[in-house]
Amino acid sequence: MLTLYVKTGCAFCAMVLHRLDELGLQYDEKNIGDSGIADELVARGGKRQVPYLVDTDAGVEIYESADIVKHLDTHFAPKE
Ligand SMILES: N[C@@H](CCC(=O)N[C@@H](CS)C(=O)NCC(=O)O)C(=O)O
Repeated sequence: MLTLYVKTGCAFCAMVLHRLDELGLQYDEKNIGDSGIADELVARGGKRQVPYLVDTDAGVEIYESADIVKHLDTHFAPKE
């Protein structure tokens, strides 16, 4: 299961969301505009920064949009 923490208007988040959609992946989106979600993010990852991906199947949680896209491509992009 994939969960992406985002914030409205965040270009880094938009880039990751675009890649998730390009890859046709299902995911839950959580917006830190809700203070409860922001608190949840800080409790999980240690800081208030989005995007933040939780991939429960791979057992990883990742900050940094470039690292998230790399993870998605490595695990979910079709092999050539
Ligand atoms: N280098 C990071 C930058 C992420 C970043 O700057 N995120 C901003 C929103 S665009 C953020 O989390 N700001 C904290 C906040 O809005 O509370 C990445 O590529 O993911």
